[in-house]
Amino acid sequence: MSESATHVSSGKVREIYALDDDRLLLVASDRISTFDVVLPTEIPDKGRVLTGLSGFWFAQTASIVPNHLLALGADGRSTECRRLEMLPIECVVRGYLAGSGWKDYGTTGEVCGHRLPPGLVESDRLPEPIFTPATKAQTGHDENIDRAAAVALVGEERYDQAERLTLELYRFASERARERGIILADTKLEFGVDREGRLVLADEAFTPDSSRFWPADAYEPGGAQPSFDKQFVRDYCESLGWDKTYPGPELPVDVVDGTRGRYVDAFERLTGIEFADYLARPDVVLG
Ligand code: PZK
Repeated sequence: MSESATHVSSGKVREIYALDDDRLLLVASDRISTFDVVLPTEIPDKGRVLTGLSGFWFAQTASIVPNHLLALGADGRSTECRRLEMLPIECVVRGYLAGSGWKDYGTTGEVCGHRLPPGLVESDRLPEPIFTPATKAQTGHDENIDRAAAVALVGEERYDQAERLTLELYRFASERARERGIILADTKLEFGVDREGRLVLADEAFTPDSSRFWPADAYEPGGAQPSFDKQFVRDYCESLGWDKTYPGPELPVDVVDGTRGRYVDAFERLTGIEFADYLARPDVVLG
């Protein structure tokens, strides 16, 4: 890493450092969380898979929207990026009914003010993808909000721009993923504003940590779907009867290896690039 980077913030599994006034370094660790708890065992190369996937999607979507990526680190797990003024909302798009969307639908028949058809079952595909913004909670869970609440936070013009771009980016990535056997059920994007006032895609994009990836060949609406990446970890944790509070359990080597294989498989399917080639030369994902 760079000589004089100062640590500015920590996510559950990532860190941000300031390089100078205009540039940040995002570093993705190999830590994994399940049921909202970071486990004591790491998944080797997970951070590299997520960094490579984000870089790939930033390059692939640059004609749709500018992004914050300046360079990928030679270590494969760090991203040098432009420092932006981040929007105070999470830009979530859902193509399928899962997680808090499924919960809200069951309670109200709506998700973030979108009235949905009656009779949908868990994990159903929606008639069309919906934009479902959320607040950024400092602690605890993000809260789904409707258009009016989001407009109050970012203004109408920014809201409409973020909604349009989020839906267009989701259409692009979910089509490519579906062709490669992965359903992108939903995803969370983050935008910032640059000095010229332009909206810029930031953070990570279309990774398994920011999206629900489902194996298409196992898709069966009417219940929760297996996770493409974390299912072995969840199944193992469930088998222990762990109460899902800190601290989480250590993972056995077969669960670690199987999970690493799933992350690498997702990377290779989505990018069409061998993961070993990425490790040798991270810039391969930039095309
Ligand atoms: C920024 N986060 C979330 C990400 C963490 C926390 N380009 C940018 N400019 C200014 N701020 C951010 C970004 C980006 N991306 C993103 N917080 C601030 C986050 C990674 C690790 F701990």
